[in-house]
Formats: sequence, C-alpha cells, structure tokens
Amino acid sequence: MGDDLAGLQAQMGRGMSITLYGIAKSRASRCMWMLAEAGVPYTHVPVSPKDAATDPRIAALNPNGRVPVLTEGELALFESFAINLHIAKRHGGALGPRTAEEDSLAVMWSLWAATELEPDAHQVLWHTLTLPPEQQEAAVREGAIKRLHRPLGAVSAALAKGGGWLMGGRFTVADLNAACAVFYLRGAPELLAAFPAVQEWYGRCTAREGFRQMLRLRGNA
Ligand SMILES: N[C@@H](CCC(=O)N[C@@H](CS)C(=O)NCC(=O)O)C(=O)O
Repeated sequence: MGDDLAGLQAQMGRGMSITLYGIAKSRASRCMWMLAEAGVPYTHVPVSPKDAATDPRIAALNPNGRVPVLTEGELALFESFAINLHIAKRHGGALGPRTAEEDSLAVMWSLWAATELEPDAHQVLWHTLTLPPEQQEAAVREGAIKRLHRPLGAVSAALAKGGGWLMGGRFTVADLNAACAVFYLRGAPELLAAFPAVQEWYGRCTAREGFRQMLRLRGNA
C-alpha cells in the first residue's frame, strides 16, 4: 500500500468512534487483542453469543446474528479476522500491511487461519475443554489433531522462511489472526510441542501485552 493511500486511510479513520459488540469470551476477544495492539480506544458492548441472534442491535448490524461486530462511523463489519484486518490497516501502523503485496499476504493468512486451521482447532477445543466430559469424543479430537499436522507444518515452513514471522519479518495482523486460531489448541499442548517453531512463535505472540490484556478481560481463560 502506498504511503499516500495509507495516510488517507489513517486520516479518514481519525476522529470516528469505534464500537465493538461481543463479550470477551467469544471471538470478539480476537478484536480486543487487535485493538489493544493498535492502542485504539473503543466502546465495548458486551453481547453474549447466546443472545446475539435475538439482540436487535446485532440484527441491525450483522444479518448473521453473531458477534463480534465492529462499527466505525457508518461502517459496520462482521467476521473477526476481517475486522482485525481493518483495524490493522486503518490504525495499526506496522501491524498492518506496508505494501499491496503485504496486504495480499495478510488476507491470505487470515483466510487460511479461518479455513485451514480454525475448524479442526475448534473441534479439538470442544472435545478437550468445552463440552462436558461425557459428550467429548476421542475419535473426533484425534481426527482433527491428525488433520492439523498439515497446516501446522505449513506455519513451520513459513516461519523458517520469514525469519520467525508470517510476513514482513515483524509481528503483524497475519500473525495475530493465525495465533487466534492456534489459541483453540490450548487443550492439546502435545500437538504444538510436535511443532517447536510454531510453539516458539505462538509463545512470542501470546507474550505480548495486547494478548495479556485480552486474556485479563476473559478472566484469564
Ligand atoms: N466466522 C465468524 C464466526 C462468528 C461466531 O460464530 N460467533 C459466535 C461467538 S464466538 C456467535 O455469535 N454465536 C452465536 C450464534 O451462532 O447464535 C467470526 O469469525 O467472526
């Protein structure tokens, strides 16, 4: 992205207030992490996922009836990773893409995190920590863990090539969004341990003050 375009976007974003809908124990936490990294003040409207489909404020902003939703001026956005890309581009400085190529890479890693990593990582979370033990299915968990070897191998390779970060040799929204999907693997530490480079990168991402701040909002869970 050229300096002119980035400057114009920053100018457009200045002065417009941001509101984030969704409790910290939902995918809104991803946006809380991003907003903390960018140092952007915002109003928080804590809508629980169980109320999202019937909350008229959400219905007016997200036809899917889900959180998170972020508004900035007239703009209403749903999809946690897309929200983070927006925050990074408009307010994130070096956290966002510096060139058109980096913009494409950030989108690529975000779509990859949503499609290649999140669905199976979510299964691992549900079948280790979220569901009551009697509803957890070892076969579902093991199947998901097996499939996750391929995308985790892809992160390892990208980190080796990229100097420890997914793009631009620095921590960016690409790392943040991907790490949000890896967060679902907290019930399977043995899986991450099988990918030392990913474990080390994830440790660096989650040692950041922005992540710690988000975790405190979740009650450290
Ligand atoms: N792909 C969406 C998923 C959003 C989503 O599933 N949100 C959950 C909370 S984490 C929700 O609002 N669930 C309520 C429902 O489905 O009724 C995103 O990443 O933002």
